[in-house]
Amino acid sequence: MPLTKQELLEFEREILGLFEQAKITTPVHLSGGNEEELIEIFNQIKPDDWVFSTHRSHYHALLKGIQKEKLKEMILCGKSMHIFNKELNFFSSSIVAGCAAIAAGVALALKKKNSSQKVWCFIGDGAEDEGHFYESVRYVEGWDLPCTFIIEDNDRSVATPKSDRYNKSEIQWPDCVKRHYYTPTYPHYSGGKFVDFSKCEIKPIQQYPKQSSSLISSCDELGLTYQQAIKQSMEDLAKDKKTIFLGYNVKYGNKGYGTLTEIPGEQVLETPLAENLMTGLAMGLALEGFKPVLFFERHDFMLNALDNIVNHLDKIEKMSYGEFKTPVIIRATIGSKYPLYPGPQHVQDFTEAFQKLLCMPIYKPSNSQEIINTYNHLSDFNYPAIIVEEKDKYSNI
Ligand SMILES: Cc1ncc(C[n+]2csc(CCOP(=O)(O)OP(=O)(O)O)c2C)c(N)n1
Ligand SMILES: [Mg+2]
Repeated sequence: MPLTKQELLEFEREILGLFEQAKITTPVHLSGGNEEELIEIFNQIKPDDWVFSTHRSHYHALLKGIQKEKLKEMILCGKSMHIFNKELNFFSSSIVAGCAAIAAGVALALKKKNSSQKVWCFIGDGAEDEGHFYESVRYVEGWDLPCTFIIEDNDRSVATPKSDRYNKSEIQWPDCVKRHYYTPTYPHYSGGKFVDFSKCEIKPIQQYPKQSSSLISSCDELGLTYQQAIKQSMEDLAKDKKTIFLGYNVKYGNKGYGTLTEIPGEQVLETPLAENLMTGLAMGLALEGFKPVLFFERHDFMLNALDNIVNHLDKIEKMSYGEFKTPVIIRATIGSKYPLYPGPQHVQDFTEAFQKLLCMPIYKPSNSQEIINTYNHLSDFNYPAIIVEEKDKYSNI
């Protein structure tokens, strides 16, 4: 039986009570004022459709089918902003607009599989301010993907109205974006009643262990060049038809620095020049069973994808307690200095910075044998990993 407006209201009142008694030691973003619109929208959402939610997830979760008691338990454990449920295809992120590209990726996967499932991605009007949202909408619209973005517009980002953000500017989004307006019942949690947390039980903060990346033992060179070894590894990975090589300049131009020339066309996906989007697309494809190999031609440009790499790819498995896995291989090439020196924005090496930032393993094979060993190891991978390449070791470009 679908939940009624009354049940939704009561649930949030109960959570508010628990928060005010300092029983929940995590920020809680209560829903309110949008019950009728959401009930109507969720009437169209099928049980096996995907729902991507936000920091304000309670109503979405309840209406997708998460049981009230189970949700309450999750909220009491501090998961209000991070509700995941694989059985119900329910995914969330507390990064504003953080789900948009991943939702687009799942929709891309569903279209590739000729599935009748759909993707529904909820965002607030604050998320509409983010460039990452624009990339995803443009992709979904352009490729006619089965994904609808729903802007729940309460005219505030925390407390700031739209008029004070982009002045008069209003974007006319394409048809894949729907909007409903509502007046929120509750203020942003930090603007509510003062709660005294001094006597409450502080729960330990979950640590994310770093994975080991030390499996490559140094060994002699094979009779292959560095570049030939990468090319060979890509062709070996491509034997599994679920492998998809994506990025920009993978189908056109130099085709992944000459390493993807023999890969069958249907396994190569050229993306827009939108690094965060392409990382989200890779994650979405992985969530639907594909094995994405994501190509970045320079570390410098990966910085544009750090939201998805750091906040999502590196954390989703742990945040969802293993429910969602996103085994994406990232080829992270360091730009070459020779014979043409392109300047300081094209040759940076962030390997050490990535090692500090990320829990996923990062490999930097230094010769052809190490490359082959690394990719052999990763051929059955079920976790994300970064393989650093050095363009200066390529011989022919
Ligand atoms: C990328 C990012 N920037 C800032 C924040 C902090 N933050 C959390 S909620 C929020 C407001 C979001 O507004 P909106 O998307 O309209 O959602 P609403 O809270 O109104 O439902 C902000 C700025 C964040 N979580 N993520
Ligand atoms: Mg808002």
